[in-house]
Amino acid sequence: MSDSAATAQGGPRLTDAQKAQYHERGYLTGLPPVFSAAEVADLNAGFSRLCDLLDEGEDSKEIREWHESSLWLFDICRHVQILDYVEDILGPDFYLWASNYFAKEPNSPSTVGWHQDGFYWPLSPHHSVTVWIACTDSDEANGAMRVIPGTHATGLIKHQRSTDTESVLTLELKEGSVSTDDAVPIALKAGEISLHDDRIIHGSPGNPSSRPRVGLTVRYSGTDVKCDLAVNPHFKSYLMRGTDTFRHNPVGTVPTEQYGRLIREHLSIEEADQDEWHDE
Ligand SMILES: O=C(O)CCC(=O)C(=O)O
Repeated sequence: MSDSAATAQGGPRLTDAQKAQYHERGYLTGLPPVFSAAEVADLNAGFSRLCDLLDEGEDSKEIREWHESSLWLFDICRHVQILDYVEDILGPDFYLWASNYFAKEPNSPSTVGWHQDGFYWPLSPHHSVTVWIACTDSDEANGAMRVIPGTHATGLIKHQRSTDTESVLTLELKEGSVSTDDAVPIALKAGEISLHDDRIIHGSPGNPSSRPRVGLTVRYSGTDVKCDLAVNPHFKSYLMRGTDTFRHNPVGTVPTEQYGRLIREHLSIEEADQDEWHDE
């Protein structure tokens, strides 16, 4: 993966119509595959290597920000084609700060409650994009992520403690607080990606199928975005493109180990007291 990431060049850029679609709807799909079949095999083999580093009782949702400890994962996050698309959305100056897996085994009841990332994250202003990388096919039958188009533009809604015991999140939108009639499933083939705004309402149901559904999310923000370190003292930024004239955030160190696990005191920002810092 390191080699292809370092040498890939000259791929497609977002058209004006795709950029307009992203800004109007808050998400974008329909892009050509970023990863070839061989690279998809590597995506899954690498995921498996990272899972092998988990302690007993932990599961893949603990693989959070391991781009700080795994060069293999860091190289995925700095894949040239992905950065080109992110630059087309965020502009020339942006950094990487988060990565985590949303993996659903076959016949998994595990859900992701409806939520807005921007409510969880102690980041300001809202100028962030998530790249959702399909490591397996992801579709309606195996619990694809769903988004509610346009909701990135209607403000943040107060979240509450999750009442769904199967949800991997601890906070979610209150049932009935938002109409999900217009929700759109993001169907992706393995190796494809989608992009979404940090304020769009999204979530996913369980996976009743016999196929796994594995997504890797990678989060990028404009250099104007500042993290409240009182809420997330572990926050590390990695400049991916341009220059950081703001210097708002601590800078991370590029990992040297191919597959190392991140060892630090566990901090789930979902578990922080949201009332102290969410901005709506
Ligand atoms: O993969 C999923 O089902 C949900 C992903 C998600 O919540 C996110 O990207 O923030």
